Amino acid sequence: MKKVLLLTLALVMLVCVSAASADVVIAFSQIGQESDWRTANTDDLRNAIENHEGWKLVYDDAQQKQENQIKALRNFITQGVDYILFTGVVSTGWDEVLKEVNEAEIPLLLIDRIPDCADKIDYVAAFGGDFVEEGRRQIAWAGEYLKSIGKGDVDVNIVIMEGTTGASAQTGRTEGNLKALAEYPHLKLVGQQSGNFTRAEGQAVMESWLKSIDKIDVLIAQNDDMALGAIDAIKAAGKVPGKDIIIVGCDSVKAAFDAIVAGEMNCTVECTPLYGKFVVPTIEALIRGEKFDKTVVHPEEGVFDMDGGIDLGTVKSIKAADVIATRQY
Ligand code: GYE
Repeated sequence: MKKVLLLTLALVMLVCVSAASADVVIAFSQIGQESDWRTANTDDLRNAIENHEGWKLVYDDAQQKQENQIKALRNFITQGVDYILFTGVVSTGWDEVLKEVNEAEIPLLLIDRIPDCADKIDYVAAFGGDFVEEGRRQIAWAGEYLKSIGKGDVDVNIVIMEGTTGASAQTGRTEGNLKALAEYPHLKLVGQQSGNFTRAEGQAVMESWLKSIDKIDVLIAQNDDMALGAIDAIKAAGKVPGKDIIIVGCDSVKAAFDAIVAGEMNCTVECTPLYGKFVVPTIEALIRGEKFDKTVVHPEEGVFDMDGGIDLGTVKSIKAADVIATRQY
């Protein structure tokens, strides 16, 4: 009898110990690998989760395809993961699958590109860039910079290279770009096309613009990768990037800082990919049973350029060379 009791006790203890040490499984549906921003975002979240004691990451790269993301989310449900991190390649078409996530009662954390249906679904926390404000800052920087060099009253031809069509980072930045253009009537929009957030497509679009548009004074690229691709096209056409054509990017990746310090790019509006420092404490708090408001938190972000000091209302630009050594991505 005593033996049976001891054995039962040992068994109960074993079950308890293994339950206590079971991993917390966090699944992450990532969009793809289109840009330096995306690489930094993946690495940051990967390190933050994988280096956390007792946490396990299930990672899926959707290669820019919405159907792959939908498949990944359904797999996460079948696997019974504990938390889901999600960013959507485009902003629409997620209602059904995210409702399934809700029905499975898996806490959902939205990061980066927040889907349009966010109001209609449950999520436990959300962190993403303020894309409309980023787009506004890009145009305001160009307009204010031109004023600062005495060209505020001169008509200037501007082209807008957009990100992946239908991505919230594209729709938001385009909205911000176009709204701000109305404040600067001397900036004349002469081209507007998608470069799909990649270096190669940025280069190709710039090449075709340089052939078809007589005079381009300013390039607004909705991410740095496209700006860097465009710089190659501008050089190949025998023009000087950063001088003949003013170039404003977005993200503030290392390669853009290098280009600004080298004098080949003028400005980059920051959009941070470093969400690990938000996601980790949030999941820790959720595990403790804390709850958060249903709001999208925007990280604080800067604007970096060749000389600094351009006043954009909400921020003043910072000279890139002064802070390049402190940059993390
Ligand atoms: O700006 C771009 C990336 O969604 C904020 O996606 C992100 C954007 C970023 O490919 O470089």
